[in-house]
Amino acid sequence: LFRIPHPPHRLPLLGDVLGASRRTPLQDSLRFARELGPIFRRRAFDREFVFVWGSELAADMADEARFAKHVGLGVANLRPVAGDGLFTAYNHEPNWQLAHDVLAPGFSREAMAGYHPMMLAVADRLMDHWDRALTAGRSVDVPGDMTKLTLETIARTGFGHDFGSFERSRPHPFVSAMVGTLSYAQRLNTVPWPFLLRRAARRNDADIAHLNDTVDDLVRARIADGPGEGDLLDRMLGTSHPETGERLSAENVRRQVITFLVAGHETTSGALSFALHYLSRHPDVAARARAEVDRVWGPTATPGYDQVARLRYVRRVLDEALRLWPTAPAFAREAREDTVLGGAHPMRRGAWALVLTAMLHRDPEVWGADAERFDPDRFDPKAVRTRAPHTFKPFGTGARACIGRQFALHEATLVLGLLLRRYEFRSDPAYRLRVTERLTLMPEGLRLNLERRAAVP
Ligand code: MNH
Repeated sequence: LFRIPHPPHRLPLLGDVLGASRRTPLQDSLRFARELGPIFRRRAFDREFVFVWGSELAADMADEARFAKHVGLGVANLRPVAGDGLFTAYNHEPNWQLAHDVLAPGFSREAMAGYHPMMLAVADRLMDHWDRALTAGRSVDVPGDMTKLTLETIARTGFGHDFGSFERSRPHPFVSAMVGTLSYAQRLNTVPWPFLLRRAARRNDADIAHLNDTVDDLVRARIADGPGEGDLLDRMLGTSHPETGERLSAENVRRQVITFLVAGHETTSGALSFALHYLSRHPDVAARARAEVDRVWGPTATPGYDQVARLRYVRRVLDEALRLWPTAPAFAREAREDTVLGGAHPMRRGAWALVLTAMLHRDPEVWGADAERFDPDRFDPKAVRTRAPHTFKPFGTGARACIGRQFALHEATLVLGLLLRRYEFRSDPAYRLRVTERLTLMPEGLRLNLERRAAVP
């Protein structure tokens, strides 16, 4: 450990908190990363954390034979909310494998094709909303509206539920409670003793109670009304494990519903928002993407399921936005047995480190000296083929990687395609990208002015 660099000025008791802000732990870590190199440590009070972002070290940590997901820091802080749900379960908890096996078919190709018309219907509601703003000469609140869109999408496809987000002027209370619990989970990392957050803890308890109540109502209604259209909730309630015949318990179903409602919309919303920001600032990229949509989909036809993946360039725009701002910006890995990381750093069984995805995605050795520049051509097939493996990890790695990856990519590509086809985006030249952190990342205060494209009837 002593060979791993740390910031130069350590305070007794406090550690490396100089120049660090409680609100932007990730962006502070990016700054430390640039100063300290591919592996470094930070101390907060009496705890020390190791961060890894150099591409060779990060690739080594992707070795599933020697490393596994570690439930720590922000993820562990979400245990009171999401318990042994899929995202927060410890590797050894039997409910992880059970829920994984029961729910994985909910993300198969057939299942996704079934969600496609529902995704389209929600996107139509967004475009109605945006048309009204446009007619009234108002700009649109991008992160706010992307959150409405992605929440309604996961609620509809996964749970047959409608939060009515587009009919509300303020965020749905479920969203406010979720943002509260995510922010609280992040803040817990920035204090030496949780009791310092006593008042925030009480608010957090109320937020968790609200999430539980919302979910309990939703599940009760489904049980009363009988099965839906074979969605995630039907699988959670009615499917038994193909081999063991086991089913999810009522308490575990509650944890999974919260997990999917939160994990299933918050990060996709951020990804769409960052992509729209970059599209508004790179008219050449937007023009190319728009030309692709017009060519592949035509000017008015409703895109079918198979036509979404054919938007290759739009998908590259999304990948490039996720490169610069992976909305789940880090994940933790622990050693399965005593091992040596990168042939240089001995680790005991159970020792863990954070992989700083957001910085791995900016490693100049992989992405070049212009790594900070937005350029979707980094994801053209030839560039991808020649790049080292394990250098692009917005969805994590290994057995515990994101189960909703295809869902998110399909939804986001579909929506970007629809929006590009219908509107031109005009950014406010005075806007400077500011990124808010609540474990996940979101562009703060991003508003765009819209113009209807002339070619569209
Ligand atoms: Mn998702 C795990 C990123 C969309 C449901 N997700 C992860 C992990 C990352 C991640 C990173 C791994 C975390 C870790 O190692 O600790 N997820 C994303 C991003 C998007 C996303 C960047 C959108 C963009 N995720 C979605 C969607 C859903 C979803 C959509 C559901 C519909 N994610 C999950 C679940 C897990 C997860 C559930 C936990 C999987 C497991 O551990 O088995």
